[in-house]
Amino acid sequence: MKISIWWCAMTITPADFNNDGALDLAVPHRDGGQSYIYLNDAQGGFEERRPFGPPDAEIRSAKAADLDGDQLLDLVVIDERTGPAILWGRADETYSPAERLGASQATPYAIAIADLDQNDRTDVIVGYVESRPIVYFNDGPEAFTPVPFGDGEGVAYGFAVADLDEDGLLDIAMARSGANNILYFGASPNRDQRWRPGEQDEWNSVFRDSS
Ligand SMILES: [Ca+2]
Ligand SMILES: [Ca+2]
Ligand SMILES: [Ca+2]
Ligand SMILES: [Ca+2]
Repeated sequence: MKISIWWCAMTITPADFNNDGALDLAVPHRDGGQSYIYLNDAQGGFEERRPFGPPDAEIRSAKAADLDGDQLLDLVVIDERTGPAILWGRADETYSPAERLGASQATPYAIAIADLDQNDRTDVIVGYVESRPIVYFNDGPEAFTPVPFGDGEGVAYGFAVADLDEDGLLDIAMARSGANNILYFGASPNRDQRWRPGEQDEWNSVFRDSS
C-alpha cells in the first residue's frame, strides 16, 4: 500500500490517533499547506485522512501525546513562521485550532516531548534557530510554564531525552548545526525548587552543561 503524499514533509509521526489499536501517521506540511493524519484501516491501508492545523502551515515536526489527560491524543507542533503550538484532540477526531505555546519570536527547529519533572504530565522541549532552547512545563492545560536553558548558539536540529548518567533524572542531548552538540544533565531532585518560572539562573544549575 502506497500513501500519496505530494508535499514536502520533514517528519512523520506514528500514533494511534483514533484509538482503534492500529498505528496512524501524522504528516505535517512543511511548505505552507494543509497537514493530515492518515488513518490506518488495520490492514495497512491509509485511504482516510483527517486535516490538522491551519491550511498554510509550515510545520517542521509534530509530536503526539495526551497533554491534558482527557484520554484523547493531542498534537504539539513547531511551525517555522508562527512558533510552537498545541492542537487539542477532540472526541469527534478533529483538532482544535493551533494554540500558541509561549511567546518566543525565535524560529523553532526541533521538538521533543518527555515528562522531565516526573509529575505525570508530558512536557515539551523546543529548540530554536540561534536562541536558547525552552522547556514548556505542563502545569495543566492552560498553564505551560516556559523555562529557557543552555545557550542560544547554533541551530537546534534534534533532541534525545534519557537518563544518561543513571541518577534518576532525565537528561537532554541536543544536536546542533553551527555549534557543538551538547548534553544537559538534570541536576536536582526537587522540582518545586528548581523549576520555578522565570528563574533562568536556577535552571542553569538544574541542567549541568557537559562542556
Ligand atoms: Ca488508529
Ligand atoms: Ca488530550
Ligand atoms: Ca511534567
Ligand atoms: Ca540523569
